[in-house]
Amino acid sequence: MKSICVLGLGYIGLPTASIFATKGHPVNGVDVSPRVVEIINSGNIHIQEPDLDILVRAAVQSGNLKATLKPAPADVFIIAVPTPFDVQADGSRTPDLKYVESAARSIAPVVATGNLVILESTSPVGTTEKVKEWIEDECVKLKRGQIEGVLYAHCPERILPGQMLKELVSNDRIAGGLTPEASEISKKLYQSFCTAEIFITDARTAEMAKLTENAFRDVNIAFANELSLICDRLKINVWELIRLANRHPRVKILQPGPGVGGHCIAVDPWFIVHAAPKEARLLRTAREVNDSKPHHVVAQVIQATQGITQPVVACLGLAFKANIDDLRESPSVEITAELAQSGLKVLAVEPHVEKLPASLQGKVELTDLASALKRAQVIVLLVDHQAFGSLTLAQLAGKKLIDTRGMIKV
Ligand code: SAJ
Repeated sequence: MKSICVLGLGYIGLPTASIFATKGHPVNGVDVSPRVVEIINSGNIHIQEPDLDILVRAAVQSGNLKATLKPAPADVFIIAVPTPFDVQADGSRTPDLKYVESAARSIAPVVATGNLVILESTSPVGTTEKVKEWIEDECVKLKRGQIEGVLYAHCPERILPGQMLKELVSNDRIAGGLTPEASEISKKLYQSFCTAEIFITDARTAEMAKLTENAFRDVNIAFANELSLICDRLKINVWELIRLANRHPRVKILQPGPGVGGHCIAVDPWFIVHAAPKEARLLRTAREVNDSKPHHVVAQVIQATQGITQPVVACLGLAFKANIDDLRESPSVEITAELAQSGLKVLAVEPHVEKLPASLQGKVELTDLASALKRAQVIVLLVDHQAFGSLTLAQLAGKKLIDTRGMIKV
């Protein structure tokens, strides 16, 4: 059993560290937040994901998972930290690799010959090479000189929030080493819990594969979102349209929504656009279409409030998608904030959170579904949470409904 040090105990690092620990690997989980370290060491979790609490508790109770603030020596280092982007003055997006760089440099004091360093964070092409350079540079700075024989690979995660634990085990994976040896050893390592196929490639192809998967989904959602805008103009029910078109054996249109949220699909295509701005025209347009959708919804809601004295608007759902508590990059939060900003009285219903995100505090009232339905004249369905599945047309009688998910059957 190889000892593993996982850097970053968030949505990817925590399940990964825990599953390795339950398979018998001694795991040192590292996070920069003392609060996160304390919560995990007590066998609890700081994020919501079905069954993650059970896995983490088992990992901690086995004695194999320990969280700390600094990396300790290990056979394998896995970097699983965020890779956001910065918005430049001209509107272009540049990848922000500061967390990856900082994690890589933090390995330098303890890295040793024969170690394997894996980058799991979704990253622009060439980042695994940079990780190697940062570690080597830091080793020189620390007067450790060149540590020979360290292996490097990119092994991107592919797990879907809400189904992470199942997908962690059952999704095929890619292991892309800077050398064939690094790919092979990475493959063997992930085989300790992954029951699906693990495909070997080089690091740059692995980096691009991960970006491509999310860009593919973004373009397909943009197609659905653009159709919804066209259908609004042409007064066609987009949900019925898609249902019918999807009866063609080779057509499979995704679902329109209020926009694309989360920390992956709304971010990753920009890494490709940044690397190849002239060529990535479709990808850029898809991002723009999806990013414009929240503003379209806001305009629809404002229109619906016309003629109502002292209108109250209820926003149903704040999460970035159904049945999760994750509000990061959520178009629903953006829409709710913009509506409040426009001067409307806005109620928010989000059964998965206990308090509003900072951007809505003091501007919007968090309430339950029954009270929102009683008080609001305009209902905006933003997330297709199961909790809203029981809504009936009778409950909505006399109200204006903007159903961005096509959830309410008319
Ligand atoms: N959405 C739509 N219409 C759809 C599908 C999704 O509007 O038909 C919206 C969702 O509401 C949400 C956003 O898109 O706002 C993204 O949701 P998602 O379920 O498509 O994806 P994520 O961001 O939760 O997870 C994605 C997954 N990637 C792909 O499916 C290609 C997951 O496998 C990745 O591991 C994850 O990104 C990641 O970490 O990169």
